[in-house]
Amino acid sequence: MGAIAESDVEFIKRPQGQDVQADRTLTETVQNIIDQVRERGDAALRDFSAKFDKTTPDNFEVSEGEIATALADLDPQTRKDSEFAIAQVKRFAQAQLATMQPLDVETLPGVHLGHRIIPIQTVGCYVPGGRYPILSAPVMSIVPAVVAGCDEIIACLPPGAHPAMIAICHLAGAHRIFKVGGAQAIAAMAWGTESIPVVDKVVGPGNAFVNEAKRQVFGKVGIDALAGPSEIYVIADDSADPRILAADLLAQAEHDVHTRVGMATTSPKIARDTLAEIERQLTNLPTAVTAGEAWKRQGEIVICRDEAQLIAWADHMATEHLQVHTRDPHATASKIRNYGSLFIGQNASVVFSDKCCGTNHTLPTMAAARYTGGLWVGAYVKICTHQWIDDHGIAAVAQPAVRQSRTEGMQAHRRAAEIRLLPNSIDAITN
Ligand code: HSO
Ligand code: ZN
Repeated sequence: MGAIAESDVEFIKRPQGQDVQADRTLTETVQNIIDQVRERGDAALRDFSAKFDKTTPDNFEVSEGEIATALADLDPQTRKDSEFAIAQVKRFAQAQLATMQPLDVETLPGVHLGHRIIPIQTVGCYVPGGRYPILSAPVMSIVPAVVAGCDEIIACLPPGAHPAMIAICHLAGAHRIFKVGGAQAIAAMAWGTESIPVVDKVVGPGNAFVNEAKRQVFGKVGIDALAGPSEIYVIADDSADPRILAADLLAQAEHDVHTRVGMATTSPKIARDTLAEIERQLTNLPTAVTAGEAWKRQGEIVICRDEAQLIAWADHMATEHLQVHTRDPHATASKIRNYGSLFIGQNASVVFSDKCCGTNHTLPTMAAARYTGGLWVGAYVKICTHQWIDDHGIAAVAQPAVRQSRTEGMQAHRRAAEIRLLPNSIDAITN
């Protein structure tokens, strides 16, 4: 599919420009937080907790007693619904893990190559605070780690988080839970403090500080992806239902005023009707202050000439969530390549993946879907290669390695290859 430009489509509603706040001090502020945590450990965590969270927990680690209380206080239906979500995410993660197979193959006579799938030993799951206590958030980062077989799974959440979040971290399978939030939590998991163990990989979304901290600790630890504000895009033809389109767009718009919400359609009528329907639904939506502002700022409606252009536009947007509302949504969907997760047909609302259908809701934003999918069980394992080479194999690979090493001037490499050909005569190969 060829490249598409904004001038190729007609905007019925345009976003008010890029509004991701460019906070020039963010990098320095976060750098300072990380440095402090590295140098002063728990003492720095206490200071940052007092400053940013306005509270300082006596112990950062959530005790067994606190977990028991959180579980006892959890509304029974909420518990059942969370257990349902956990079971579905687990089921899908298990099925995905089953597709990852160890490999052993003889690529040349005597040259045996392979890989194993090895769980990452220790992972740290960051569970965000934010506008809503999103009960599925810990499920999405913790359950795939459990399925992958990670030895130690810790969860960090802001001290002000709703106690239900603690209960769900536990139900999802976290081995240890800590009340530490923000950039300081990421720093603590990357470098360790007296209370917080060092992990091998930090996963999970968070605010701009958390994101920047993940960017800065990358290398010391692994990270999943850098998460920006949520996004939804819908592509639709004239078979779509504007009431459903409006409901799905507003669902994601209520996340935050920065949420990016858009639709491309081949039908000017559907575009107009959806626009009107959004305004109508906003009149009695309890979260309209946020959703309406997000729609006003970032809302976008585009008219495309035909389905080919819809598909090109969807690939150009490379959005976190892409809903396909066309007559033959499977046919349309099969032609698209850039999306975090694809929602095929009218019934597949993003909201089901957000909460409980089993796919992971932690997905690439800001067009990162051009190069990555979302969080999944594969993010918690390493695919590590191995090789063994018998005498036939030596005959095949040693001479090319000797010659290349000589050409490169890498004499020790040349010898290491040559000694396999002449194992009893190290002295004969010294030149
Ligand atoms: N849409 C969010 C996840 C979510 N929304 C959970 C509601 N609950 C990011 O993919
Ligand atoms: Zn959502």
